[in-house]
Amino acid sequence: MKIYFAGSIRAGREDAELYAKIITLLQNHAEVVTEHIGSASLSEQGEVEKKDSFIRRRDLEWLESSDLVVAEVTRPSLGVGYELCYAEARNIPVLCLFRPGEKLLSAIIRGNDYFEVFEYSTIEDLEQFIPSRLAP
Ligand code: 6K6
Repeated sequence: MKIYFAGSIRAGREDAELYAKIITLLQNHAEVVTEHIGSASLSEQGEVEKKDSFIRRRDLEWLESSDLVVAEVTRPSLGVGYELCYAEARNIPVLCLFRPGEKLLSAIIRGNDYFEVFEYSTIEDLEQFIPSRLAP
């Protein structure tokens, strides 16, 4: 199984460490094609040596080749929102991970039954949930 993990880049890298932990959990069950999203060396500048048009084309090809999109949606990101819509249009299942607290999740996401939303607080919650959700 291939998973496309989506998380904020230019909308802020404050959760990058959390993304890396989630990616590690997902890798116990699948190939994660976007491992770089959790990289501490990927700043808000992104992959500065690559053109935006290259990144967009490459990422959407990866997304189209994936069986599941897992998105950490607590930090709102235009890019992640676009990827969620792109996945829905291509019938690729989407699992959104959201930490309730400071912000409310967009009604456009929460109000769409296509998107499975899992609310959690800590990485321990995901250590429980991800294996049960992804087990064959
Ligand atoms: C390149 C040069 C400067 O900044 C960049 C951005 N680099 C990116 N590299 C890989 N994936 C990206 C990049 N920018 C956005 N994405 C995709 O959009 C990722 O798959 C993320 O899930 C999502 C993040 O969108 P923003 O709007 O938070 O950047």
